[in-house]
Order: sequence, then structure tokens, then C-alpha cells
Amino acid sequence: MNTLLLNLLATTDGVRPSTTWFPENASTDNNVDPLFYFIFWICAFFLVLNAGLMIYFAIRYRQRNKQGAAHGHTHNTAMEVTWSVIPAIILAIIFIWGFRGFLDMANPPQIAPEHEIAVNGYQWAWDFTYPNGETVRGVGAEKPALHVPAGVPVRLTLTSSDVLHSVFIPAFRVKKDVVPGRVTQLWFEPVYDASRETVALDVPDPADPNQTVTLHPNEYDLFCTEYCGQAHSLMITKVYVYSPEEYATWYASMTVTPPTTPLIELGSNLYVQKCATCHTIDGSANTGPTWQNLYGSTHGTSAGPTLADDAYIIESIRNPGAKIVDGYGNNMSAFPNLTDREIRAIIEFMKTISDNAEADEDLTYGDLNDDGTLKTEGEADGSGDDAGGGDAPAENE
Ligand code: HEC
Ligand SMILES: [Cu+2]
Repeated sequence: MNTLLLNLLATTDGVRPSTTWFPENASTDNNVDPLFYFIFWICAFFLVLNAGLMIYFAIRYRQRNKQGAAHGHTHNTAMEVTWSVIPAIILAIIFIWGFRGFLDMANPPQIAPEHEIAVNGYQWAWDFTYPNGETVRGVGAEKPALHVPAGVPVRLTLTSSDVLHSVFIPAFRVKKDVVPGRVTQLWFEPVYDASRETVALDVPDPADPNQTVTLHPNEYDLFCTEYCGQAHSLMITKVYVYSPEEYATWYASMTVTPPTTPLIELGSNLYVQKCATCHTIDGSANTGPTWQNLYGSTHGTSAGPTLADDAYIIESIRNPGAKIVDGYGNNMSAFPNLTDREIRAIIEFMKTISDNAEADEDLTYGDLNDDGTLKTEGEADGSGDDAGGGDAPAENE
């Protein structure tokens, strides 16, 4: 009974601990738990009442001495009205309560654009793309995780690249199908609780890319809850809930690349994130030409035979329509958010998959100027780790 009261009277601050029936609850505006307990206790009450009366009557009015059944009342209007009206009222309460909860879930409140997160499900992971155009990268073997701010409503717009999936975040009491060819949505307002156990996440410091800062979000599970194939269960990942200040830091850190990042690794990540839907690296054609052996080769374009050197590749990305590769349409979008340094990283990655070029494995992000050119001896001291020092003034522009 304590849990019932706890859940009916709960305020919206703090994370409610898990109970026998529910995992902890880390979102406000939760209709699920109180309604569940309401129905649960009604069922418990009538189970005991009905089963108790049945057992009592079976004993009290059992057949004795071959005595025939007595004829009793066939009708009691007062009783029948009572046992129709009371359940009808209870059902109406459950319906209205449930319907209001459904409407709440289906109709997000006003959501700030920066709290709209695009979620794409595929076999077998989720991509989380934020309004700054950045997609969360998995760390090592870890899948990409969902990062959300506390204290504000957050909306997820859900799409699928292949089959039916379903997002389920038990701690927020939300679940929604992710259907190919359709956009669905769900929303929640997370609660941050510093008194709960937090995890320590290191991210690049937006104020100084040479440093990392440690953030302390609460951690929850996110599941795919629609059986979607062999590795369905591996779609499990984490949700990190930050205090508003820490979320701002995390959000800014998404676009920060530490100077020590190897250029090839950065280029490879960018390729996976932004280009792999149209370009392969194994020689097969897709919407766009493959990148295998592209760098340093000469091939036909709308401007005649063209050598794929740095200038050509930069132009192809900045202004895709300038020279169209023979056999392809003008189907590439420009990527205004890519910085010159990032394009440089992509070029370095392209060299690793071309027989016509030699990639420099030692180059790091810190070895580049803002315009993507290599720092000269005076600016960099040759060690990637310190190169960021020369970078600091430029960062303040
Ligand atoms: C929507 C599909 C699409 C995406 C995404 C895309 N491209 Fe392209 N890309 C194309 C198409 C189509 C062509 C060929 C037509 C042309 O030359 O514009 C092309 C051509 C290129 C070329 C010239 C290739 C050659 O063989 O000469 C380069 C370089 C290039 N893309 C780089 C990129 C980079 C870098 C990204 C990711 C940041 C990217 N593309 C993302 C469709 C795409
Ligand atoms: Cu799935």
C-alpha cells in the first residue's frame, strides 16, 4: 500500500526509485505508474472479495443430506443496478485517466528546436542526430548513446532505415514503434538527480580542446523492443541525463575535435557519418562514385578528364555541381557544416584507400590550420600533442 500512496502522491522532482513492479522513474508528468497501481489495487480488491465469497458460499451452502436445491429469488433489481453501475463508474475512471495520459503522450508540449533529436534505427544500432547536425559516435565497442538535458521537454523523431524497430526507455515510461517509411515521435521530460549514482564521461573541453572535462550524467537503458532480427538484443544502449549546465557543455563538446585526434581516424569517422550512404570504399558504385583508388586518379567529368587532387576534392565537396563525374547525376548535397580541417581529414582518409597516394599516418588534427593547410615548422613543433598550443589564438577569432 505504501507504493500506492508513494506513486499517487509523488512530486515531480527527483528520480523515484524502482519498485517491485517498475524500474526507477526519471521523467516528470508520468501517468503510467499511478494508473497502473489504481488498476492493480482494484483487481486485487475484487480478486479477494470474489474468491473469498465464493469459498465462503461453497462451504456455507454445500449440499447436505441429499436435500434438493431451494428456490430462491430470481431477481433483485437494486443489487443488479449496483453491480452494473459501480463497475461502469470504475471503468469510466480508468478510461478517462488512460485517455488523458494517451493524449499527453501523443501531444508534445512546445519543444525548443535544440531539444529535437532525430533517431534512426537500423540493424543493429541507433543513430542520434542533434540540431547542430552532429551524430553521436559510439565510443570503442559501445554503441552511440542518447544524451538529453533534464528539466525540459525533449522530442525524439523516429525513423528506420530497414525494418520495424521500437524505442523503449523504461525509466521515462515511453515506448514507440519505429516504422520504415514513416516518421513517428515521442517525448519526455527527464529528471536529473545528483544524489543518484552518476557515471563519469570524459569529453573534449569546449573552452580548451587540449583538455577534457568530466561530466556526471545519470545513466539509463534504451532498448529496441520490436524483434527485428538476429542481433535485435544488441540494440540496447544508454541514455545519459545531464543537468542543464552539463548538457550545454556536452552539446558544445560534440563539435570539438581534440588536436591529438589522428587525421585518418577523424576522416574515417566523418565518412561513416556523412558520406557512406552514397559513397563506398570497396570499389562498388552507389548513388555516388566509389572512393577506392579515387585520390590521384584521372577520370572523366563534365569538365573533361580531371585529376582527383586536393583542389578537385575540395571543390567536389564545397560545390558538388561544379564538375559532375561521368555516369552520375548532380545528386550530392553541399556540406556547409564541414570545416576546411575536416575536409582535409577526409582527403587524408581517401589516400589510405587509394593506390595512387601515400597517406601520412602521423598527422593529427592539431597539425592543421583553420583553413586546412598544414602548419609550418614555426607554428607546430612536430609533435601532434602540442600542436594545439599554436592553435589557441586562431580559435578565439
Ligand atoms: C546524397 C548522396 C551523396 C552524399 C551523402 C555524398 N555524396 Fe559525394 N557524390 C555524390 C554523387 C551523386 C556524386 C557524383 C556527381 C558529382 O560529381 O557531383 C558525388 C561525387 C563526389 C566526389 C567526386 C568523386 C569523383 O569520383 O570524382 C567527391 C570527392 C565527393 N562526392 C565527396 C563527398 C563527401 C566528402 C561526402 C560526405 C561529406 C559526400 N560526397 C557525400 C553523392 C553524394
Ligand atoms: Cu530493432
